This record gives sequence, structure tokens and C-alpha cells, in this order.
Amino acid sequence: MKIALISPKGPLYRHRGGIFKKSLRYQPLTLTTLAALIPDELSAQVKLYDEGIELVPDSLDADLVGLTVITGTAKRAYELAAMYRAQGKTVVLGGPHVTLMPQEATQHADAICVGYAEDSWPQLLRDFAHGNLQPAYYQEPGFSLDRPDMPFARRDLFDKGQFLTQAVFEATRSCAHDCEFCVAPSAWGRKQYQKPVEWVIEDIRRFGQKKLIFVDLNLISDANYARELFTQLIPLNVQWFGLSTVLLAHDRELMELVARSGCKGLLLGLETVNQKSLHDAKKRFNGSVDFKQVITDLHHLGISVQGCFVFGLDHDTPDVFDATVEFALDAGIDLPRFAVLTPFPGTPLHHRLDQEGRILTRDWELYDGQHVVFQPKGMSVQELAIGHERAWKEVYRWPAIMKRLWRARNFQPLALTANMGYRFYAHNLHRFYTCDWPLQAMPPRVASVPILPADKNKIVCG
Ligand code: B12
Ligand code: SF4
Repeated sequence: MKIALISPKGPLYRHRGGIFKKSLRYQPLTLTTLAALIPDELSAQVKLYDEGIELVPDSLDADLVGLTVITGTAKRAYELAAMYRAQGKTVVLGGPHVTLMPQEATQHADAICVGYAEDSWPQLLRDFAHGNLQPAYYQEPGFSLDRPDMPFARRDLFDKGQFLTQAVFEATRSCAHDCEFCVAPSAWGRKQYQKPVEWVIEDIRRFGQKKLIFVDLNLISDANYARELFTQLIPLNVQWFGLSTVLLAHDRELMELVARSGCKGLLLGLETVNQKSLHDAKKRFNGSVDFKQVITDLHHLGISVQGCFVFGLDHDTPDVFDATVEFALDAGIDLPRFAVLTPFPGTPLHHRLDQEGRILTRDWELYDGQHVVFQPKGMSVQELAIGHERAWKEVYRWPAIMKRLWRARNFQPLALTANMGYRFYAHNLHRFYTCDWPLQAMPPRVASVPILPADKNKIVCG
């Protein structure tokens, strides 16, 4: 059996003209994990394609094609699925968008995998081999990642030269919180799934690299598990980067353990500098933390901060952009990142905005966190789009980079490389607001927003 696994391109993440340069691109763990789960008895040959680094060929030497789908890549995934199905290949779709929108996805595939696929994907392949493929496979009700016999990701199947790093690991999945805009609780629920710590340590030890990335959504979601993991990381003497909530601020002991375990950078979902907007996002727990203090504390422990903010929450007004940039500079955030609030389908935010008649387009291609796809409350669509792009540019001007890194007093060479990667991103975002990836016709409500000069109008992809 020949299997091709594909991560399709999106507007921003794509080969040729994409905005994720090698300095920001780490090897996708989804495809290497799926490749490892292919049962040995099928003696299958597998090839992986990440369209962030190469376009997938029109004609594939494969019996079965598996595509991983997030909302922003759904359109491309469905196009590829149609093309390969027309050639007589069997197409399987899975991933966050399929899990959120199974009825839609099923129309484009021979089979779909809903939820986590550690059990269902091997079963699907066995069924396919026996000519008994079912249209849909679901995550088992008692799903668990606590299985010491799980295969390690097949990282060797990609060309390592194409990525900043191949050392991408995962200890847990899902998150205990329920922020209104987040895909995770809607797609996978709030129970955190945890791999055995010994298994994770063995995975890292075998791979043998000293700098790693954890893609877990919230490594400290379960403090006891986190403690165990961090303690066992210490003897490995590695440096790692990962994601956490700001709630780490309330557990000084855990924070110090994070540092001792080799953490050199944390992505924190700060979301907004506006307390009322925090309420809008249903991420009230962020309000219990003094952002500047936690950033300073992390810097003192030698940990860089990637601070993520979202623009367009209901209490955001046009002054939010300057206020956020100022905060990022003042707090010395090593790597600030901004996103436009995106009502991903299947999330409570999407339902609410839909009920309020504020969803402007269902062109999923534009659901990439950098386009305005809904009617904001405190500003116009244009103001949000322009303000967001301006914030990126401001915070990645050379003097701003220097100021942030100087304030951080925690200089690491990687911080400069990543800042250069995001500087490129900031200065090229405008290219993605053109007719290359156009918005569908706008409903009347948007037509009433102020008309801007022609060059600025492009920003809404109108
Ligand atoms: C690493 C990561 C990235 C990396 C690398 C992406 C990549 N190519 O791997 C980078 C930084 C590039 C990235 C960028 C973006 N990302 Co991202 N990313 C992630 C993250 C943190 C981990 C993904 C991962 O490796 N998981 C581990 C693997 C093993 O799990 P998995 O992918 O879920 O796969 C399992 C199942 O879903 C299933 N499955 C998945 N695909 C398939 C396919 C088949 C055929 C089958 C059978 C099963 C199956 O089987 C697997 C095993 O159980 C996830 C959050 C998360 N933890 O899931 C967000 C996430 C996928 N990203 C998200 C978003 C929004 C983005 C961006 C748009 C953000 C932005 N504005 O820049 C961009 C768009 C990139 C693009 N492709 O166009 C969202 C997607 C939401 C949505 N509905 O679209 C997520 C879910 C985060 C979130 N909470 O919102 N991302
Ligand atoms: S804390 Fe982060 S991962 Fe968890 S639900 Fe909120 S946004 Fe999602």
C-alpha cells in the first residue's frame, strides 16, 4: 500500500511567496505522528508533503491520500481532495477543521477522521486494506495517550534542511480552559490528554537534539504532570521552548522548576491589555496576573517571552493598537505577535457572532488569524485591518526591536533570529491582503464602512 500524507498550504503558510521563512518554520508533528501510526503489518510505503516547503505534485503515486486540515487550509485541502479523487485515489481528511466541521468535510472525502486518531487511523488503514473503508471514524470515548507502547514520530521522513528544527515534541493535548475564541475546547474538550512522562523523555533522548520545541497548547494545564515532566527534563540538559498560560505567575516554585528544566522561551497568550476585552474573550484568569511582573520574573530566570495579542474584541477601540505596541515595548517582550480575532467555525465565538449577524464571510481561506472576517464592534473593518498591520510594523521596527531586547536584558542569539523572521513577516503582511486571496462579496453592512483611498481599501480584500 502506498500512502501520501499532506499538510496543505494556506494564504500565509505556503511554499513560494509564503510568509513563514525558515527561521519561523519548524517541522510539522502531525504528519510524522500519523506516519508512525501506520500498522507494520500493512508494509506500507509513506511519503510526507508539507506545502509550506514544497507544492504537492498534481499526480501522486499513492493508493491513499491523507490530508490534515485547519480552517485556513480547508479550501486548498478540498481542492486537492477533489483532484486526487478524480484520479481514483482514496482520500482521507482529518485534523482540527474536520473535527469542528465533520458534515462539511465528509462531502469532500472518502473517509474522515474526527478527533484524535491514535486508534481510528490505524483502524481506518486496516479497513482500507480489507476493502471495507467506512465514511467516518471517531475518537474512541475512552481515548487516552497514556500508552507506553505508542510509536515515536517518524521525524526522519522529512528533509531536515527545510526547517529551523525537527526537534518538535508533544507531551499533552488539549487544555483545561474554555476561552471563547479558542478551537481547542470545542474540538477536543477540556480534558487534558497526557503521554507518559517516561515516554516523552525517551522520545527526546532518542532524537538526541539539545534544543527542542513543545507544541502543547498549555504545558502547565495540570501542574502535577508539569512538575513531573520538568523534573525529568533536568538531567537531559536540554533547552526548550513551549506554551503556557500566565497562571504560571501564581506558582513561583513551578516557574523556577520550568527554568531549571531548561526552558529558554515561553509563548504566553496575553491576548489584550484591556481588562474589559479580557472579559469579552472569557479569559478572565489573565486578569489575575500583572503581565509586566510575570514577564520580568521570566526574564530574570533566563526565559524569553513570546507575547501573543488579539485585536478586535468587543471592547477594543482604535486606540488599542498603540496601547498594545507601547506595552510590548515597555515590558520588553522579546517576540510580540498579533492576530485579528478569528471566529473559527465550531467555537462559541463563531456561534455568538453568527447570531448577532456579524460573520462577514465563510470563505475559510481567510480564517487565518490575519484577516478580518467579522464585523467588529468598536471600530470599522478597515480600522481593524489597518491597525493590526500597523501594530506589527511598529513593533518590528529596528529601534523597537532594540528597545524590547534591551529592556528584556535577557539576550539570546535566537531572539534576534526570530525577531528578524517576524520583521519580515510584519513587512510582508500587506501582500496577503490583495486579490491573491480575495474575500467574497461583502454583505451590505460592510459596504457602509468608511471608504478609504484605493490603496488602503485593498486591505479588506474587497
Ligand atoms: C505547531 C502548530 C503550528 C505550527 C506548525 C504547523 C504545522 N504545519 O505543523 C505553525 C507555527 C506554522 C502554525 C501556524 C498556524 N497555526 Co497552528 N498550531 C500548531 C499546534 C500548536 C500544534 C499542531 C500539532 O503539531 N499537534 C500535534 C499533532 C500530533 O496533533 P494534531 O495536529 O491535532 O493531529 C492529530 C489529530 O488531529 C488527527 N489528525 C490531524 N490531521 C489528520 C489527518 C488525517 C488524514 C488523519 C487521519 C488524522 C489527522 O490525528 C493526529 C493524531 O491524533 C496547534 C494546536 C494543537 N496543539 O493542536 C495549532 C493550530 C493547529 N494552529 C492554528 C492556527 C490558527 C494557526 C495559524 C493560522 C496561526 C497564524 N495566524 O499564524 C497558522 C496557519 C498555518 C497554516 N498551515 O496555514 C489553530 C487551528 C485552528 C483552526 N480551526 O484552523 C490550532 C488548532 C491552534 C488553536 N488553538 O487555535 N501552527
Ligand atoms: S488557555 Fe489557551 S489553549 Fe487554553 S482554551 Fe484558552 S486560548 Fe485555548
